Amino acid sequence: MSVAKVGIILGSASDSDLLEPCQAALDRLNIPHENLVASAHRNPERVAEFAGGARERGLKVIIAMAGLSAALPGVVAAHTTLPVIGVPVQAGALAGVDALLSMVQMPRGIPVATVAIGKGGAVNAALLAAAILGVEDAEVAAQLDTYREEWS
Ligand code: RP5
Repeated sequence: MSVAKVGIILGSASDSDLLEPCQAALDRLNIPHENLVASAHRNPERVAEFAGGARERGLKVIIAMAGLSAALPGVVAAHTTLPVIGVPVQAGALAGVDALLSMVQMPRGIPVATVAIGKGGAVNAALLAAAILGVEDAEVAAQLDTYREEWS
């Protein structure tokens, strides 16, 4: 099996509706991926271990999905200089606006590339990860071109 290039981390098993569309897009682009459920608040050590060891394990990009007070992408970004893409989950009283603002309003120095709330964001996170990989990987760039041609 190929070494995962994209790591997907979810703040809760209750976020897993967003995992499938993200994984499906990565599969379509032939990008190997791995995933983990770990909360920035409930399992901070596990999150730190995942992010801190990500580069050594061969990951190139991390996608972090979370809802409510969504600290997860920021905490992941605090533990790695790999690109981190945040996907706000549509959950709770504010339907993902809280998570969106948590992710997009990262303080200077620790960036998180934040995509749209929900399933569209989950797919775009996969496509953005592919675009980042495609800078150096011509095969992934070609797969992304094909995806766009088929989509439009
Ligand atoms: C966040 O809190 C998770 O990302 C999830 O979206 C939300 C609720 O989590 P559960 O209480 O369903 O585990 O950390």
